[in-house]
Amino acid sequence: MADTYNIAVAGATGAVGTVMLTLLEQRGFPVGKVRALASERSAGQKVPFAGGEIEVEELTAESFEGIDIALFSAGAARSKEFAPAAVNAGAVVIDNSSAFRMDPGVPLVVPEVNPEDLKWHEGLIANPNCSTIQMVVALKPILDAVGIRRIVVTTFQSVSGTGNPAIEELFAQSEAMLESGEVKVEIYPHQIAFNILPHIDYFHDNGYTNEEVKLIKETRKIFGVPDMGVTATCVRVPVFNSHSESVNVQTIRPVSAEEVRRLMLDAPGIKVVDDPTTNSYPMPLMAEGTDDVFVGRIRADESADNALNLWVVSDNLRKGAAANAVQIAEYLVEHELLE
Ligand code: NAP
Ligand code: 12T
Repeated sequence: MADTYNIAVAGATGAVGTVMLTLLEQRGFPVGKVRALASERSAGQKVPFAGGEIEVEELTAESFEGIDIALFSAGAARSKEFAPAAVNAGAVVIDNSSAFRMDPGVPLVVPEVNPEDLKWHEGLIANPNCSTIQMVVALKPILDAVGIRRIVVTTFQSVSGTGNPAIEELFAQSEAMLESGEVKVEIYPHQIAFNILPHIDYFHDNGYTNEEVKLIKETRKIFGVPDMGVTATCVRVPVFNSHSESVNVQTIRPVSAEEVRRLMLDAPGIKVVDDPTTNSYPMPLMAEGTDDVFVGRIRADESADNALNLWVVSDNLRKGAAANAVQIAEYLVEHELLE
């Protein structure tokens, strides 16, 4: 095992890439050299790292010489174009985009759920979608204890999932609404401030959005249950950061809400916040800046056999993206899986 590892962050100026750099430092990852990569627009800019600054370089096929781990978060097009070059240069790529997630030769991993899939990687590992990650962490203890027949999920997703330009748009539109200014609509098809949009990513012919399709397919792949019943409605809400999910789950064997609460208290990565007597339940502002998945409102669905309702909240830039990627890197180091 080496003492330190050279890391490249592709998309280092973005909403996710910035948090990746912060977490490498905060979690004490054994970092050697760090290379911050972005578009040519940002080349020469500085990004903060470990109390100092590093200069941003343009992402090219030559960016990966001497790199051990490449964290990609610059969009699916850049992952498709440059991840193969990084693998050829000897790096292990952990890719945050949707480019390779459903490729059968690429492990799709959440360390609390299916870390064993890291053992068969061939240089490329996919980080799941933010909405998928927090749901599978919350449901894993239920899957292991009593099995899952069907999931019905509705998401309430923050604008930071779309990246920095969307964060700026919600801010500017909110300001314009409150000060009677002109509301400009650029990133989403409609105004997001003081509104909600049942639309994330593009529409497929069957009426589902691509975000819903990703959530359904990725959940089946991570759980290793190809025929699991999963359906989803994904909704954008005017929240800056952290996604929330209303999850209805039908189990194979019976389980009480009390038993599920107990299972969750012992599960890695989960914080239970569930006390109606004190108005305690997970909320986006509670999750922000943490690496945990918050679960509350755990209760029986009395309209069906073996069914439960849960409310699941997590910081989409942390556990939903950067933290999950850094946790994968930590696992690779600890288990000597970087060859
Ligand atoms: P963002 O804030 O818009 O940042 C985009 C980053 O990509 C910036 O660093 C940008 O560099 C870089 N980039 C854009 N075009 C590039 C090019 N042609 N060459 C090199 N770099 C380029 O977006 P974000 O929220 O951080 O998301 C980045 C990507 O991460 C998304 O597209 C998505 O694939 C993935 N993501 C995954 C999850 C998840 O669910 N796990 C969540 C969010 C995002 P400049 O500053 O130079 O433009
Ligand atoms: N459209 O990585 O807009 O597949 O919130 C993540 C977040 C795609 C992805 C979003 C998206 C992804 C969003």
